[in-house]
Amino acid sequence: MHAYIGLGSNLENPLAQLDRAIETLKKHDDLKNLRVSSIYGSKPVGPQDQPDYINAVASFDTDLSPLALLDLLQSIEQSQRRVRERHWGPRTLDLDLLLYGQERIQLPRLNVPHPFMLERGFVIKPFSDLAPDMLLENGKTVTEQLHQLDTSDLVFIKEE
Ligand code: PH2
Ligand code: MG
Ligand code: MG
Repeated sequence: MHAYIGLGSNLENPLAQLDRAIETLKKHDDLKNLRVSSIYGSKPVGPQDQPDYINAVASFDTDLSPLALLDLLQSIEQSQRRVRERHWGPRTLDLDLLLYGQERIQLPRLNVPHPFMLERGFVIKPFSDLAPDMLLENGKTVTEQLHQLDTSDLVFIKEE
């Protein structure tokens, strides 16, 4: 299955956090053909009294089931000392499963496609680096969706 994930960080040297997570993903035997977008900075969505974020999107092929993939992503978050303090609060590393092929998954632990991905410039902008012409669940291409969003707070940080 072809999967897309979002990566985010706003604590403890965010660039190093993302680089480390990307190295871990690259080395993992169950993930093939890893591709990573550029990295972008943005203002926090949600509580404003937290540092700015950096975000990227990665894609890969995997035979892992959605829940096995979620377990893997959460174990990588844990290995980078993620502490969950509050909803939408600051974190060293956030790995969100965005898409798992064309599947719709509604489970207590996992909702795919990610419920907020279409609204978030910090997801759709890096997504457009990897798959600008892909059709989203609303029938728009990623590029068309990007043009509907306010991305004025996004800053390019670096190419992966
Ligand atoms: N993640 C959140 C809450 N707010 N804001 C930005 N800019 N980027 C994020 O990744 C982010 C956020 C919770 O997952
Ligand atoms: Mg998350
Ligand atoms: Mg998130």
